[in-house]
Amino acid sequence: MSLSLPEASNFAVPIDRMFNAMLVLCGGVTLGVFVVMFWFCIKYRRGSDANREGRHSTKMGLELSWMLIPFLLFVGIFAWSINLWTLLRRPPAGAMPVYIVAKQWMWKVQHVNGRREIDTLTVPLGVPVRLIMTSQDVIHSFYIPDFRVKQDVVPGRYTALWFVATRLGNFPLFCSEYCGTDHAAMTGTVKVVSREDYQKWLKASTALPPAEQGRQLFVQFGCSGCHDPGSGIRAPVLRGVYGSTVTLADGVTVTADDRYLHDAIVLPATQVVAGYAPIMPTYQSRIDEEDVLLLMAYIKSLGPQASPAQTGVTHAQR
Ligand code: HEC
Ligand SMILES: [Cu+2]
Repeated sequence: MSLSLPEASNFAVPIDRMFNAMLVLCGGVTLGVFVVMFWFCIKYRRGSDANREGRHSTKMGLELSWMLIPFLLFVGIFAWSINLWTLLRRPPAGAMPVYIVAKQWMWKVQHVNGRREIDTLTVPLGVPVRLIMTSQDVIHSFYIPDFRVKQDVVPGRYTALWFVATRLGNFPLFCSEYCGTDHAAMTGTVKVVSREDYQKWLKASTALPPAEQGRQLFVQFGCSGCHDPGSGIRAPVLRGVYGSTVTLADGVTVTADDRYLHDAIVLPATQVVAGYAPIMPTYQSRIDEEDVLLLMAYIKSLGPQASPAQTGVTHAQR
């Protein structure tokens, strides 16, 4: 049974199966309760000659079974759902990243080679796709009913979602978190095309690669004036920062992941690197989330730093 919606991703069939199993189970229990209720209503109605002695009897087998059977059923559902949930939360290592920025009231999409689209998400058939999502303003929720996937998109945070599209065609995309006046119009289309068509479509773009666009912004926003080697200002060199361990002024060590870089750019005062003066201006409200993604792509493209064993210093000490 498919709930009359197309089953268009790798998750659709297992999720429908689980949904239907729970529907049948809950329906069965409800039906059982109501049948017994009506039967008792009739049997013990006022004036009936039913036996009202109230005799106590204990049937061990019966009591054990009404405890054990539901217990096993519920533990079974728990195991089943946690299994499915783990699958939903763990994209395969080689999944293709696509960046999504939600904004009142549209979906902005950035592909690996810099190609962009709005309110349309083009993906190849049969390839694991990992969406990395954030919001420019309020909480939105990215929902593709035909894929049976949904994920909140939260400002100041990167959330992820993955799937493999299993059918060619166009599928509706919705925002499923009330996000203001035009929430209901915050819809889009997921276009599933063949791998060859997807590659052709990507290549048809004239956009610069994200890292190059990021480099341009890096100069344009004046970041290079402090961060480029030889700038004369005491600011960390950003080569190798991504994925490294950074010691902050308050002694806390953090891993420089996407979230760290995002906040280092947008809210530098919240995490000052040890050994530096907090002179970096905040770019909050000056740089939008799409530009932050490009700046991050540039910083990541700078490559790994020489290992500490070679230089004798850790990243934050340079
Ligand atoms: C006025 C000089 C200045 C400008 C302009 C500036 N920064 Fe910084 N930046 C710093 C200093 C100083 C630090 C270290 C202290 C801190 O963390 O606030 C820093 C820290 C960072 C870090 C964390 C580095 C680490 O080693 O963990 C990142 C990432 C970063 N800046 C990116 C940027 C980007 C992107 C821009 C442009 C949008 C920018 N900065 C503009 C001075 C600057
Ligand atoms: Cu929304």
